[in-house]
Amino acid sequence: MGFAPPGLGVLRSHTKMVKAVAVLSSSEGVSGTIFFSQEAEGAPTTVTGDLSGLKPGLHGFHVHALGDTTNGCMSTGPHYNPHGKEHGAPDDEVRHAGDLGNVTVGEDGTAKFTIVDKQIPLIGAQSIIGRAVVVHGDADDLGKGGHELSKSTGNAGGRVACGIIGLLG
Ligand SMILES: [Cu+2]
Ligand SMILES: [Zn+2]
Repeated sequence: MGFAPPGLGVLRSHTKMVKAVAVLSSSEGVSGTIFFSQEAEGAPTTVTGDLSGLKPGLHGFHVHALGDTTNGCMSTGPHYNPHGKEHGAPDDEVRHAGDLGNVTVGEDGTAKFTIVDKQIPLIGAQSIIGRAVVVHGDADDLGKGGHELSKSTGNAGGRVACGIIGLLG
């Protein structure tokens, strides 16, 4: 364990847990809170979420490139894709870093989930802090639907709720 000089910020630390949160809202009555934590640089990130106000079934769930909501969820840009790959499933070799697949919403319109993923760090040059998390109206086909949008968005439909990923103390 190295000596950390005074003034070294938490984002530059290699040994300290970093946490983040995104509060989701929309004009369509969808809401939710998504927590992120990463124990150390290079470790996987754990995502735990609660959503409500959605139609039952699968909903595409992604990290988008920008934390810009000046035009609602539309201005959050495409899926976060620092490696210039095609859209895919979370467990595919070829995927956008932001591709977290689908969340399952129950008959009551709510979802509660945990995702562990290696491509969405909070620490380091490819940190997702300051970007956005987006929930879609339809299922993400994980790049396999054969639709013209399958390889870019998973054809997951509209962006029904989003929130900016910010540092949590
Ligand atoms: Cu998306
Ligand atoms: Zn994608």
